Amino acid sequence: MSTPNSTERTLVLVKPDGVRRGLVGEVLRRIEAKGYALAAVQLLTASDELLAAHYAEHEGKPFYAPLVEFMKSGPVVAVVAEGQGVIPGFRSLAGATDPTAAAPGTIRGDLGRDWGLKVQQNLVHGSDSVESAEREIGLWFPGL
Ligand code: RTP
Ligand code: MG
Repeated sequence: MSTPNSTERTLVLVKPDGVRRGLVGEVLRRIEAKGYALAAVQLLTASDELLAAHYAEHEGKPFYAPLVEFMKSGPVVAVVAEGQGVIPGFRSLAGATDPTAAAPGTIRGDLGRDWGLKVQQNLVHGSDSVESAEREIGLWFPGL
């Protein structure tokens, strides 16, 4: 488990909707404005294999196939952010999974839309635990 005082790393993804809408800079700005450091940034289009590994915990859920299709629909920006409590901290910056329920002041609350689609196109991903973060960083940035 992470604690607010531990320095740690998290994996952030700006999802294809965020890249298409020109919100990469806005997401990075919010990460940096909060005081987190950018340790790595990469633009890439994810492969089936990478997404299957990244989303293994969701395999079999109704939104899994549309989620993978959405995540392959264009380039994403993968980011490793560092700082005290950055794992829960970035999830606070991101806001609730459903952009229509996310609080104002959060990335999803301020910028997210309800597109009426089968999967939440909610602009960003953030790791949810130290274990997830290290696993996901290893997938998106092998060797980092
Ligand atoms: P993330 O992993 O992207 O940071 O988001 P999260 O923890 O808030 O949400 P999670 O439960 O891990 O779900 C991963 C992503 O799957 C899509 N999703 N769509 N019912 C739906 O339409 C639905 N549920 C989940 C979202 O893109 C979510 O971020
Ligand atoms: Mg998640």
